[in-house]
Amino acid sequence: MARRALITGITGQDGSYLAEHLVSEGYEVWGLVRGQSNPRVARLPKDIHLVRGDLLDQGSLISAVEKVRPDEVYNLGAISFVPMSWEQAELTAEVTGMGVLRMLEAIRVCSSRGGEIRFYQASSSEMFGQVRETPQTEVTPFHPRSPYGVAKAYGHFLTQNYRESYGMYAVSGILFNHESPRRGAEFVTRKVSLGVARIKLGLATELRLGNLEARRDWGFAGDYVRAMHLMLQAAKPEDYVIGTGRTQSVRELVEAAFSAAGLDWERYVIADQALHRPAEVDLLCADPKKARTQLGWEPTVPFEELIAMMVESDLRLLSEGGDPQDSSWP
Ligand code: NDP
Ligand code: GDR
Repeated sequence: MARRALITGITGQDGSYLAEHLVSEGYEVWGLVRGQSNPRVARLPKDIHLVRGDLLDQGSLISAVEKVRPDEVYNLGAISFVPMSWEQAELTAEVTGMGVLRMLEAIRVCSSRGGEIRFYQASSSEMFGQVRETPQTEVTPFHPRSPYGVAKAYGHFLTQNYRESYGMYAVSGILFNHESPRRGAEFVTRKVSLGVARIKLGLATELRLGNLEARRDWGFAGDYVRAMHLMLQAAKPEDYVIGTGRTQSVRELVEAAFSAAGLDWERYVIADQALHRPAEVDLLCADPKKARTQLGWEPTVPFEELIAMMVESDLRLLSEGGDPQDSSWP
């Protein structure tokens, strides 16, 4: 019989790639979807099964786990845009933090009736925040700088606690920034690739950005979902850092994206103080040695190739009159 996986956040960037990867591995894939008529459900592939539920609603998660009887649960659902976490801090705590508790409880209750359910939590390099050492490993201390980072740290420690308290196979992947042509339009890589495409096609004349000096370790989302799956196949449940080990500034990202379209970024980019965050994460850089040696995981898409792929995809999308929010997945 095919193994069954339940994915929360299936309508997001990572959910879409993970669903495709698990289908290719022979899984029966179920996605938890919320809302009455969520427009993002329409772009999911036809071979995905859907179950209704919301990370804010404990009963709905128990019902979903009871109905699907999954072998593996991937908890990717979250309020994931960092600036929104200052505007809606309580909602972020409820979805991104307490949502983890509710899903772990649903698994604990349902698996007490027999059968192991393995759990993956989408932890984040945002938990490192104001870093005390670089590169960051599985044992680097956390100092989150946003309500989002704080909520993720809660989910991270809770996942460890359920592993230690109940002997559950529950792990966290501490994933650094990962991007793709399916990235939400508000995140900086996609904002830049869409901005470049609009300027190139004569649809815009400038691109307004915030802090150009922040540094991130950017990789390709398609590579990172393979790591999520590998973590749940390991003999022992453990947490892993997933990133490339390279770091670039937002300024370098902008240079790479504009030059991929043959444009000089300095003519178009406006650095806007109003887009700076109340507290910034200045520098992130992963040390993914543990994942490489224990899981055999390697990233395959270098930064410059990733950015060029996103610019090319957005040029194609916009020149065909597509809408970055509503179109089917590139
Ligand atoms: P997205 O923002 O693209 O997707 C978020 C998903 O969460 C959407 O499917 C959304 O569904 C769902 N969601 C929001 N609220 C709820 C709720 N109340 N109940 C159930 N589902 C909900 O995120 P990504 O795909 O980029 O990231 C996936 C996960 O990985 C997130 O938890 C993120 O915080 C984490 N992460 C991401 C990294 C990255 O660089 N991409 C790095 C490290 C961690 P809907 O369609 O209903 O809105
Ligand atoms: P991040 O990603 O906050 O790291 O969280 P984002 O792309 O939003 O920001 C990265 C860096 O770019 C700077 N920046 C801007 N960011 C945005 N969004 N828009 C701008 O105009 C802009 N100008 C400069 C930011 O200040 C920041 O330093 C992402 C999310 O996917 C999280 O869910 C995930 O956990 C982390 O990555 C790892």
